[in-house]
Amino acid sequence: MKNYQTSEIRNLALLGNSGSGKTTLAEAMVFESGALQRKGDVSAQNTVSDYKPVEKENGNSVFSAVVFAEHKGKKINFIDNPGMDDFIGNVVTSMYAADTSLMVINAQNGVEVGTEIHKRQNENYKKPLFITINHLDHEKTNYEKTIESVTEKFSGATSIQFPANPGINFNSIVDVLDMKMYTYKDGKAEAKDIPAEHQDKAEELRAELIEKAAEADEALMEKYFENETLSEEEMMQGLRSGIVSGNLNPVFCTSAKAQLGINTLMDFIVNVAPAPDQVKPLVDKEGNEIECKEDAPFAAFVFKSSNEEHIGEINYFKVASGKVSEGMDVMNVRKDTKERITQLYACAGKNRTKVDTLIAGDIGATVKMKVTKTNDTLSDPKANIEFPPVDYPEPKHRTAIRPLSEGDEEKLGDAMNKMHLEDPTLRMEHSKELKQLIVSGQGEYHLNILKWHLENIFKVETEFVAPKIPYRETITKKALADYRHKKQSGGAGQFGEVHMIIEPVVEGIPEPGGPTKVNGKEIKISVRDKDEIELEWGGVLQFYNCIVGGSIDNRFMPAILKGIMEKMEEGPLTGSYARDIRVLIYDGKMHPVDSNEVSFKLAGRNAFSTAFKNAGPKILEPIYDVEVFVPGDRMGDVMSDLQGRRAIVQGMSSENGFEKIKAKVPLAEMGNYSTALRSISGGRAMYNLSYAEYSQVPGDIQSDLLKTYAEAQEEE
Ligand SMILES: Nc1nc2c(ncn2[C@@H]2O[C@H](COP(=O)(O)OP(=O)(O)OP(=O)(O)O)[C@@H](O)[C@H]2O)c(=O)[nH]1
Ligand SMILES: [Mg+2]
Repeated sequence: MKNYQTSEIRNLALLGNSGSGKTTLAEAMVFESGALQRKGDVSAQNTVSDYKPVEKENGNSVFSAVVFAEHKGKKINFIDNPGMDDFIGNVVTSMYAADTSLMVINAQNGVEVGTEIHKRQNENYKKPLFITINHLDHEKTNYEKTIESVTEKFSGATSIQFPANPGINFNSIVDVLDMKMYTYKDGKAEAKDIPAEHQDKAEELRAELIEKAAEADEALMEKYFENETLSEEEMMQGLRSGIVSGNLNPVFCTSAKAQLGINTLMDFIVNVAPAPDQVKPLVDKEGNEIECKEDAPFAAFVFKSSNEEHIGEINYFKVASGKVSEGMDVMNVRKDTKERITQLYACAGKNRTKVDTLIAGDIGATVKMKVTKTNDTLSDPKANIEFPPVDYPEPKHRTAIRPLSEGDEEKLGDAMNKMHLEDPTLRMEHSKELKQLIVSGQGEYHLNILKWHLENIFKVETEFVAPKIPYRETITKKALADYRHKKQSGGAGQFGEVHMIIEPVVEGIPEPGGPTKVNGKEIKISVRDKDEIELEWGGVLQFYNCIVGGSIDNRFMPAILKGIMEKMEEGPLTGSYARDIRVLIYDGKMHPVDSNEVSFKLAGRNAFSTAFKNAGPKILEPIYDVEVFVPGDRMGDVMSDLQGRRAIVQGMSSENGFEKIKAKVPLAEMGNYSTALRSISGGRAMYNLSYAEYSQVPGDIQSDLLKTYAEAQEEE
């Protein structure tokens, strides 16, 4: 394979709803390039890009795959993304490597929810966007409805082609750029004059195309007003700038399955899609633009790591600048470790072609790296360039997991690390607090796919169990308690007595001091020392030493605090962590011989426990900010479902044809939300979730929780 120059490379991310035909299109492109003897098919489980076992079994993509196709002296790198929302992490990653997006639309359905989700991602990264209307050979194809929905949702949509005979006999595409009709026979396209019946439509779309091209540039607009048209050259110039600015989205016609329209789409990609140096360059951690050019220090961003059969761990990267050759020593800047590039590959999914050099703008892969993983930057050691990591979406769905056989915990941990490496949106955490392994991801299907991998690839059988909720405990009013710990049974005795006041820490609470009334008793407080502890689990504990007249020695204070902390870690109500509490130790007693640290620890702990129970204790639950994007006609159902989840709706607004609901919802009510929302909205809604705050649970729920805890304690 030749070494492709920057100007000869095109990088495209394939986007679109699940089933729109991205994987089939990638296959069709590779087949068109002549690299395949036989074209694979998703249902036959033999495509180049759905090659992972889980993809074969499920018949849809789960991981993104890099697929190159050579065409007319140029190299096109496609990233075939999964369309399901659960795997959105892949799409985000591909935005870091691709320069243009190609949105695939299923002509049976028009714009679908997946189209809109991916459109939103593309807008976040402001990439030029092409559109192809696929499935045009299908008996249920509806081109008119599809193009209508496309024009409605994509303001820049501009037809380059239209199908002459969509449906089961589909074989001809009218191209208004060339003003020709292409008729396909035995995989070959024959160019003909546009037949009379399609002439008017072709001219109308051609005029529209010229107008959109003129709109891209002020000088062209002037010419257009003067002459009412543009020259071929001017039109192409306008098209290119409209595409790069993102204001013009050329629309094509394909049947990926029947290999129709693939050649013209590839022609357009190599002729018009921007080369990697014609779009905004990547920006390094310091905010410097790293220009995509060959004669610059080497820097490459690793956007994907994967474990693959026969080859082991493989890292996919985009060369942002300079070039890389086999045998080169490079620096993994993030990990501050030297790596050697032993082998370089151009990848067409499962098929890898060895190359000796990859030049700025190209996408390739390497193996046998020591420490390099997704999100790392490989750089010329002298330049030490580092790119910021991918901004992955936060997990939206969590569950607890446990291995079926005891002793498989370590195996499960190892497997999870490997899975996280391939898909960083999958996370696992051992919660000391909940005493559970919590796995989280983008949806229920996402976690089911994880489970499939654990079982089939890593041979760890697991089961999902309901995840516990990390409740917190706090108090709502002042209370006081004394406790005397005394033990005198032969030998050395134990003695410690502690008097304390506790009160809730709220915003703006004044410093303690002077006379304080608690339970009708007035106590004079003078602070000698203060310790403010930021708790690991959120919130604070303020610990004040207010001892006067030496009733307790300073040296016993840490022991008292320790006793309190023990109770803070296992709150008196439900055993959850406590937070936001102020403790004033204002009096006590010592014994000249028997007092020791253990005694004061116990006295502190017990006094705190009693005071806590008298201080209007409350259980707090985690509340999450939820944003739901829902089509207008499903709004009512989504709202009433949210209300059933104790949601407090904060606001509603319209955004890009969607209604956006913002609400605060207790985590305890979000258990099955991904599945429920999918079923209420027919898969047309999406949502985000992020932790907001802790808030008191309603009284009836608090009683239930107390009861459950008491029962569990009895069982133990
Ligand atoms: N008739 C027809 N079927 C197609 C066409 N393109 C794809 N298909 C079929 O549609 C189904 C889905 O195609 P895929 O290529 O897997 O779709 P995808 O967009 O990759 O789907 P995800 O990986 O789930 O996002 C498969 O059965 C394909 O054979 C087409 O142009 N015409
Ligand atoms: Mg696919």
